Amino acid sequence: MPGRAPFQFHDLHPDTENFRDDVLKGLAQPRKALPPKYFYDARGSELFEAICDLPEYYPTRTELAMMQADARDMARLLGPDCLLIEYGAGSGRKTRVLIEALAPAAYVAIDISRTALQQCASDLAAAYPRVKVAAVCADYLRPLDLPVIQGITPRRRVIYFPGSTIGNFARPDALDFLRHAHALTGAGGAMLVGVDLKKDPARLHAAYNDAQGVTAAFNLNLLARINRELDGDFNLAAFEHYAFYDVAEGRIEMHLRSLRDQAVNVAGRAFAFRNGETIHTENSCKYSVEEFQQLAREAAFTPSHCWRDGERLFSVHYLMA
Ligand code: AVI
Repeated sequence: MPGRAPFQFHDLHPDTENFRDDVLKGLAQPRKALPPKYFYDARGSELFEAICDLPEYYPTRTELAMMQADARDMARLLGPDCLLIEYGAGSGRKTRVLIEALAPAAYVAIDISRTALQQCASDLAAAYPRVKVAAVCADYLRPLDLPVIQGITPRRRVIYFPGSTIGNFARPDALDFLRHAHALTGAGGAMLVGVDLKKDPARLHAAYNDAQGVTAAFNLNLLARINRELDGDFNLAAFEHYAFYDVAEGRIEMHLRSLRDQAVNVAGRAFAFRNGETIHTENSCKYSVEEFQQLAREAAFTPSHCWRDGERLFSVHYLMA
């Protein structure tokens, strides 16, 4: 790949058929829903990066500041020469702080967004020539085998899952995911996971309803993606972003709401929308420290340490396998 620092690349990306099947299935349900993993095409990843910098969206900057303050403590617990496996590849800012404190033997990034993943792996390979870098383009909700990285004998496997992406799974799926993670780290392994905390609903509401409308554009890009890739004819002006905090469920729900009765075609199939009907596009579950530790225990992890910021907005958990 010209112009890129060397890294191993493994493409296990599900093909377009999965996107097509998931969209057709999701729109045919009585309560329409689409999986949030499809937000992250190249445009969606760009918009997500812009969300992370919004004044209202506290999680990214809070977690980054925590990493800057606590990465040395984290590294002491995780130990040197590990195989660091990251689920998701963002801009790599938090990852860089961790890699610098930890000096892992190798780093493997796993993400469904090929563009973001290749950029992140290439940047990290260039920045840390002593760390072997591999990238796996895959859906990390499915079990996978890690690529073999020649020439290293890591002391343990450590999974890093920042960003509170675990909050985007329904709780039973979060449990399944943690069980897969536990199996992947193996005995003696560990996990470091960022988890957004329950807090004042007004603060949560503002984080998903920003004044500049970037979150709305991110949500609506899913319809634009369907138009681009699945021959859809969604009229983006006829849908609006709708996000609210459900206190009882402890989660933000994101929807796209139809502004009129209308019919939409996708991949040759027609779907009817009533005025006010929504497509449920994302949950973002919020946890207390105790709730998350309990979930981790159910997945056979031993929660061993938890860091929180001064305002108690966000948490980072160290779980032992
Ligand atoms: C990726 N994930 C943790 C974000 C969240 O906060 O749930 C996705 C997001 N959706 C809207 N804003 C950000």
